Amino acid sequence: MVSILIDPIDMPSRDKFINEFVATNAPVIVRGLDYSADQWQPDALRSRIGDLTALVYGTLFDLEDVQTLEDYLDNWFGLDGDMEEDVPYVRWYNQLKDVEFSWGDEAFGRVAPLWRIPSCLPTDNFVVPVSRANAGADPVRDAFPYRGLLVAARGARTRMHRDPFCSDAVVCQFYGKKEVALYHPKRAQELTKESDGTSFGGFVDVRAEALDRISVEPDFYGTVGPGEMVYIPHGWLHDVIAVEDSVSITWNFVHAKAASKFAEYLATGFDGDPEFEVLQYFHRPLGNPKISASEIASYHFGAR
Ligand SMILES: O=C(O)CCC(=O)C(=O)O
Ligand SMILES: [Fe+2]
Repeated sequence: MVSILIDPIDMPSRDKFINEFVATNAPVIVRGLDYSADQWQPDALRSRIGDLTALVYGTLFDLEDVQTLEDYLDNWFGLDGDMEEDVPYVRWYNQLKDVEFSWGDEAFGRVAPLWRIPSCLPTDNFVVPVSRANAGADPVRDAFPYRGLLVAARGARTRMHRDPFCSDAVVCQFYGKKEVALYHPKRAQELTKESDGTSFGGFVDVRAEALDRISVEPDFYGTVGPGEMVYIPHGWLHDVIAVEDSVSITWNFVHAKAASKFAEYLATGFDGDPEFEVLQYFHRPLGNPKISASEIASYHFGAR
């Protein structure tokens, strides 16, 4: 198959975005973000949040280290030469679990003046976070599942995976460039190496042989640059690499117009998935920190 290059579209209206992309589970890259570009340059970011302790990961979602953002930037940004393997990646999430940790909430608070929610995104009718329980719905101010400040030196990457609990993801790019390869949900089997029972999968690493080449043709391929966002609907597998030093913000949600796979997940897929704990955490406004999958399902969808 020949993959299709996704060209960015201009910021659509909210209705158009929800009907044409969210409801149909179609990926898209949108340009025209409203953000303070100069304040996302590495030096400005270092002065604003460099003193805080960030979470540092490898090429997937296993925490490897904690260090100040300043140390990460000093060690990894601005290097030239060929892209290196195993460049560490700052994925600085807001609190996702009920444990003490170097969560990114303070960093998110300090960068809040520097960006606005893309105007095409939904602001209500979320299933997660739980709109009906009055959880906030503005990712600039409010916690979302996997809301993370992503600081990636050139060569840092997010290996092929699928996002947890059939949630949709947005990645807003504020500095530098990333390349994104997207694979249709129906290709999950073809791309599975060994099913490991987690949301993230056990998928083949399509850049294992060479960082600058993809070994399995994606359905869509695109570059996201400053001021652009990529929308990754649920079920789509994706591989992302920073081809320049890069700063982005990401978060996940489940929207009422695209919640049927989420309902299926609650019926069967949650079993053995370590990320289910994050879903429970985002239902704590309902009062039970150990809420079960069937209780979450009946809250959102009624008795079945
Ligand atoms: O921008 C990236 O590195 C991709 C992030 C991603 O896919 C994720 O956090 O699930
Ligand atoms: Fe992802």
